[in-house]
Amino acid sequence: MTANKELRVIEHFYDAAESDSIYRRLLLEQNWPDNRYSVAGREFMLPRLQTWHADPGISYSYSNNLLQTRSWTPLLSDIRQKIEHFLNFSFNSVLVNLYRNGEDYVGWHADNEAELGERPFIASLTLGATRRFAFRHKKTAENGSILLGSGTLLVMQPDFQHHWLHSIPIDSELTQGRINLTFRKVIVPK
Ligand SMILES: O=C(O)CCC(=O)C(=O)O
Ligand SMILES: [Mn+2]
Repeated sequence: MTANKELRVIEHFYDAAESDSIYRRLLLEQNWPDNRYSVAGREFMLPRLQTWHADPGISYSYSNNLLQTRSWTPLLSDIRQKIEHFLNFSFNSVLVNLYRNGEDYVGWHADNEAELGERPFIASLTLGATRRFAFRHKKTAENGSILLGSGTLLVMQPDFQHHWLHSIPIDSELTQGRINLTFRKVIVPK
């Protein structure tokens, strides 16, 4: 458990052998897109590779600006089902991030887009290399970090996105890859 009440860490949600096998399958089967994008006429390179999968009818500005929505693969559906059963919560989308090595990263942000609603509840599964997940308070100097190893499920409670920013910092020594899946519930407008 961490000092942060709004995070819950479940180590060995998948055991080492299962995690390794899922990591390898995702690496091979995800059909990773290029990481160069053009937004509003400007080109930029994302420091990782991403795919976005959602139920039919789900639209999310972050991904729609960058990524095409894909359907669920059998493997991603199985993982979703296991996490939903464990948390007793249903998700309708997943963002899959591949950090090819320690040079790939995600900068400081909160997952608080309007489409995630007032209370964004996010479950994040790590496979492959261990990386540091850093967080810092939006208003105070409080900060901290947790090491996320393969097979760990990190649950971000809704208030985490309200109060904290998070990032996966560069780890230049690291040569191995890591895949992270963040399961989300995009609110469908009525
Ligand atoms: O890779 C991680 O653990 C975090 C990814 C993340 O923050 C995101 O996709 O929003
Ligand atoms: Mn995030």
